[in-house]
Amino acid sequence: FDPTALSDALPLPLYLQLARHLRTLIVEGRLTDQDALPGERELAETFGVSRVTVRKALRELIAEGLLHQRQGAGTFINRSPHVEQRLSALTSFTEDIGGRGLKPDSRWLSRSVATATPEEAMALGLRPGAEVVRLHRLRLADGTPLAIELSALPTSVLPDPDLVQGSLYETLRGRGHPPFRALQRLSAIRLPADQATLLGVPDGAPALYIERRTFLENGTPLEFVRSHYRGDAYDFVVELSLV
Ligand code: 16G
Repeated sequence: FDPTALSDALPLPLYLQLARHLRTLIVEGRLTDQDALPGERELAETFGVSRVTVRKALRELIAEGLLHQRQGAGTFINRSPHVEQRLSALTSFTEDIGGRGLKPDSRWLSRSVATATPEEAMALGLRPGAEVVRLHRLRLADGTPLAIELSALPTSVLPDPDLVQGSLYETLRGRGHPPFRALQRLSAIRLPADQATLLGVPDGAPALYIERRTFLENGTPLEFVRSHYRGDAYDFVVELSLV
């Protein structure tokens, strides 16, 4: 905790300054060694503010889903599933999550057949005006949202979005189009408000924006995926060797 993070000179009420400071510590994983926050009195003393200010700050963070209170026991940080994923293995979300003993799930945000955008057409090697199937899904582990994925696939490999019930990769394998190779680019971003809300994290929380292009063994492009992975829930791990 850094008491100097709060100042009477700032144009933001003290309780919001305190909420902002605690939010940063939680979202950036800097309070990982403890599940419970100190008591209200101790926080008030640490930051040199009243208990009312502390209470209002905690209420903000409870409303955002970052903290919860248990009667008589105190205030606790909400822990979400934490996933380590090997970057060098071409696996599906269902396999990644299921392999960790968690229950993979999806919530449809939308699914459609539409004309490919120029970016999609380029990524999938389609002529302008070609149709793609678009699958927009919120991906969950044990009921906790971890990622938002927007996949576009040529209608030649997936003619109808309703063919996908559970795992997309299962569906593709079942149809004789197994994903074989993928190119992936990861960049660090802050989540815009709409996506932060879907993922249940504060606006501006850190995330990884991942673009994946997946190919069949013969090199035909299979899917183009733009996804947002929660920065507090994923570690991407890669093994390096001497070249
Ligand atoms: C992974 C892939 C995504 C793929 C999905 C299929 C990343 C960044 N993305 O989440 O490109 O569409 O798996 O999962 O790893 P499914 O078979 O469970 O639908």
